[in-house]
Amino acid sequence: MASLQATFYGHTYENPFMNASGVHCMDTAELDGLATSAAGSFVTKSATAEGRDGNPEPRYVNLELGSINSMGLPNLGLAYYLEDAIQRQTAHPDQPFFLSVASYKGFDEYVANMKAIQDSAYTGLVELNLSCPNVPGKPQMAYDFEDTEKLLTEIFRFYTKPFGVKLPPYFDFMHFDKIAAVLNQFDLKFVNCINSVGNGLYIDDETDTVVIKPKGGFGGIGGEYVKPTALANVRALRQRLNPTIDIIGTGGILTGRDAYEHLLCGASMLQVGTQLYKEGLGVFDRLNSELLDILVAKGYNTIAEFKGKLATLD
Ligand code: RRO
Repeated sequence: MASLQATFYGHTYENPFMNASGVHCMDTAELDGLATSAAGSFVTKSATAEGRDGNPEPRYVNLELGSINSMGLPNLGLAYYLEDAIQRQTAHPDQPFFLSVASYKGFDEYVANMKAIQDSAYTGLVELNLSCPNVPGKPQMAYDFEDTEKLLTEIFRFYTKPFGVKLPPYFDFMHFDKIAAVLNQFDLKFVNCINSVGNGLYIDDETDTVVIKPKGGFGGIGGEYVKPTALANVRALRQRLNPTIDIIGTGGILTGRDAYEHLLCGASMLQVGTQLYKEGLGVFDRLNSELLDILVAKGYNTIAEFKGKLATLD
């Protein structure tokens, strides 16, 4: 009997699928929907210290081949997600999930947010978002290798609970080498590749205008457009990171085949953003059945039999 079970940081999930942070995870009701769906786990909306309304609308648009967004970190504030997480962890200790945390103001807020989590009763996994592309006037933390190293050094001075980082896409082998060298210095539990491809521009062919309001129309691109970039980042970081650091693959997962390709590149868990937004929670039933069909057709019983085993032509 083929199984989609996915082992990640000591827990075996029924399957590797999750939402990507930002989609269907703004409040307790949406998180409950994920928790009772066919997803193996889930992650909360990236939280900032204070709640935020985010950027002006329209700020998310579905495109034929994906999506563009400049949400601007709308969220209910870290205290809300932390309280929800503690309740969930207490009620369902056997169903671990991920708490996503970000920063609107930069370095000091990242540190303060991690201190707040350290000082709380929440002991589960945290996804530290170093790659929000949509804060006007603020670069993405993970594109500054020195600041990323400084930030992780500072956090590891006091933080003792398990966490990983959400990365933006990189596009050059030198950058894969540099970010891996930074991350390998730390006891990170996972790396999530990739956040949306930052600052794309989509033009409506009837109105000749941009389609989202913030930042003159520039926004993060997700969906089919980004799968090759996502696969490259999963693969390149799997080849460079310590084996103790797991990889979450995110970007362009629409079908079981896309999921299978992320796993071949070395991902252990899989996040779905744009396609979840387009299709709703039913996407997880479909992806599970499509991925299971692929395992059966190829004669695999477990994901471990092919994970990371992408063949090359040399
Ligand atoms: O809220 C957003 O604008 C947002 C975030 Br924090 C992120 O990490 N990635 C993204 O595409 N949008």
